[in-house]
Amino acid sequence: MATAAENVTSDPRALDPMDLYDVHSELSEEEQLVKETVARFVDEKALPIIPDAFEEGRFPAELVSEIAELGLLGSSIEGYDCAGLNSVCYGLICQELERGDSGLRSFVSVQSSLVMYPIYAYGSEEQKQRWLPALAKGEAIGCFGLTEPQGGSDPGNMQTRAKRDGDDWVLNGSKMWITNGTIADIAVVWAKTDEGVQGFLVEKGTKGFAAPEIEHKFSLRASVTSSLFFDNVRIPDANRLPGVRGLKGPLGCLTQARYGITWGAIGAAQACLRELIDYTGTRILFNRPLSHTQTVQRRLAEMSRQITMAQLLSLRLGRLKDSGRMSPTQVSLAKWNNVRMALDIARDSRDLLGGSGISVEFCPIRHMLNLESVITYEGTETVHELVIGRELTGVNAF
Ligand code: TGC
Ligand code: FAD
Repeated sequence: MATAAENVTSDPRALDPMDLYDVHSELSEEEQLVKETVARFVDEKALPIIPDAFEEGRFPAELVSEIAELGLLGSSIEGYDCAGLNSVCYGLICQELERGDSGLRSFVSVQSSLVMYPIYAYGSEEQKQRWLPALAKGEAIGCFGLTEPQGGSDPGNMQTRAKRDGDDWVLNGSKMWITNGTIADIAVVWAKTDEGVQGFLVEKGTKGFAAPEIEHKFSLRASVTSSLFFDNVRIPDANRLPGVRGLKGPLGCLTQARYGITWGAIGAAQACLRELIDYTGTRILFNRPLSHTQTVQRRLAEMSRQITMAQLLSLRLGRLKDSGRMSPTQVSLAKWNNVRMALDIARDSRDLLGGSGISVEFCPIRHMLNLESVITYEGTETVHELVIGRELTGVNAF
């Protein structure tokens, strides 16, 4: 125990290399339990199969039932068979899943923040009863269609249209780069109407709706990415989300998902650093372990510095969110910072592994390739920089 005068721990080496500032002790018992439970699932069930799934370009669907049993789908929602956990718990879930693979975190982000959240926040009671329990149990899978081929950064320019026809709506247009699209039972689709942008629940198998998979990806290979096509798709008014109109509907969902990604990126970076500490400790070059050289220690220290700052940022963001004080601009700053941090660490880790770094047997190249998507989706780095620039100057420079 440190004396009041010293106020320092007696053994400075007792620090956790993945958590130098002991963020863990800032977590409640419930938050610690959630983190440890998801970490165990990732170590025991996900990591043994993820490298092969990535190489094969296959989403490991066999993990979905256990992800659901652990209460990781729609974990922040109260009722409807959901776990009702706080936002820090959701962040920790994302962190641990992305320590495994961004594809796993993507699956949970989309299902929770982009499908269950809009149904919960904007849906009718009938829509909530019908979909939320099934989505929570993993019995139904959802996707979120906002991005279109002509430019995802500017969703206000969407071309997909829904026209009223009696008690129905008729949907025409297309969406691109949609996570889970091909395997989804329900698509939350955003379309322009005469009364502004609105959200529609489009069920798998509806006439005129197709969701082919996008092949030949070098990133997020353990995740399904699809196009969505709507050719005179007829949808009953009961499948329209009645609670929101305008771009703030989909953008409000993005705020939820981006928040989770700020934590997820930390997990990917931690996985790389963990691998590097082990590797450089045993790799003998010029008669000494690589980790005994100053430049390697400086590179590891830089990774640790960046991860520590990201951890503190996300925890603060989570506490702001749980107290109802988080703003979308704060989320933009953390999404930009943390994903950039993780991508830089993954690229540097790949380099420090030398030739081994190009093998799927070591996680950095997989995380590096995945993070190239993560830095693009949910708002590119430039989009988030411009959100902050707009906040600082009051000028919209998009
Ligand atoms: P702008 O005028 O700024 O806003 C329109 C209305 O929306 C409100 N708003 C937000 N509300 C909640 N959260 C946010 N983050 C919000 N940002 C804006 C705003 O207050 C306004 O409301 P109102 O009531 O005044 O109408 O709109 P803009 O057209 O100028 O666009 C701003 C910009 C560029 C920031 C926005 O278009 C944007 O974020 N673009 C990036 C699009 C994007 O991130 N797409 C992601 C698609 S989904 C995805 O990538 C899933 S990946 C999933 C995975 O696998 O993990
Ligand atoms: P563009 O918008 O065409 O951007 C191209 C470049 O221009 C970028 O570098 C961008 O930063 C830059 N740029 C844009 N505007 C400006 C400006 N004003 N000034 C300077 N530079 C600018 N979307 C969904 O709706 N649902 C999903 O589930 C989903 N999943 C995805 C999964 C994957 C694997 C990927 C890769 C994408 C996914 N997306 C999804 C789409 C994603 O959100 C978009 O790719 C992203 O928003 C960028 O849009 P874009 O690809 O059309 O690029």
